[in-house]
Amino acid sequence: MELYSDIISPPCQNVLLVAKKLGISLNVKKSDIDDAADVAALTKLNPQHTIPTLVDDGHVIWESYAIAIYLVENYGQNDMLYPKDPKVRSVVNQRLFFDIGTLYKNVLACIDAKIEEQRVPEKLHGKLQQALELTEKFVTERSFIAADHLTLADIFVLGSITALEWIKYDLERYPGIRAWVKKVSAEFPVYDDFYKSIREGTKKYITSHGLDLEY
Ligand SMILES: N[C@@H](CCC(=O)N[C@@H](CS)C(=O)NCC(=O)O)C(=O)O
Repeated sequence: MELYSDIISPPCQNVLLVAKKLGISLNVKKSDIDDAADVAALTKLNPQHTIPTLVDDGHVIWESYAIAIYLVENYGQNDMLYPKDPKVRSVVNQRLFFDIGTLYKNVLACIDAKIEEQRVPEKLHGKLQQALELTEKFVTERSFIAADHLTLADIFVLGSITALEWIKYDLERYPGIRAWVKKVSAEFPVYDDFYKSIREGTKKYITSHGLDLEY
C-alpha cells in the first residue's frame, strides 16, 4: 500500500499513527505540495491533490478520516479503534467531526494567520479557545476522548493539538488536555521518534520557505 504523504502535515501524521497502531507497513511516498512535479503526479491519482492519499492495490482513497476508517475496517484485527457498537461509534464520530469542523479547522486558521500576518487575530484566538475548552471537557469525561480506550478520535485530536506548536500555543490552562496527550502518546511505543521527525520536518519546511515563525 502506498501513502502519498509528508510528515509535517497533521492529516498525514494521523494516518501514519493509525497504520502504526494497526501494525500495517505503508510504502510512504513523500509528496511535497509545493513541488509542481509532485502535485502533477498526485493529481493523476487524486483530483483534489491533497495529502494523505492512499493507494491500496489500485484503489485510491483520500481524506485522512476516510483513509483511517478504511484501514481499520479492512486491516484491523478488531474494531477497537473504530468500535462497531452504534452508541460508542456515534461518540467517536462526533469527536471526529468536531475535529474536522471545529478544532482542526480553527487550529489551521490560526496557523495560516500566523504565517501570513505574523499574528493571530483576537477573533480567531477566541474561536480556538472555545474549541480547546470543549476538548478539555471531552478528554476529562472518559478515560480517552470518546471511549474507555484509544480510538481514532484520540489520534486525530492529538494531531490537532500537536499542530498548535506552529503558533507556540501555551496549553497551561488545559491540564486535562496535557494529561491526555501523555496518555495517548504512551499508546505508541515509537511516539518519541515520530514526534522528533515531525519537529525536524517542520523546522526544515519553515527554514526552506523563509517563514517568519519561531518553532
Ligand atoms: N481534509 C483533508 C485535508 C488534506 C489537506 O488539505 N492536506 C494538505 C496538506 S496538510 C494538502 O494536501 N494541501 C495541498 C492542496 O490542497 O493542494 C484530509 O483530512 O485529508
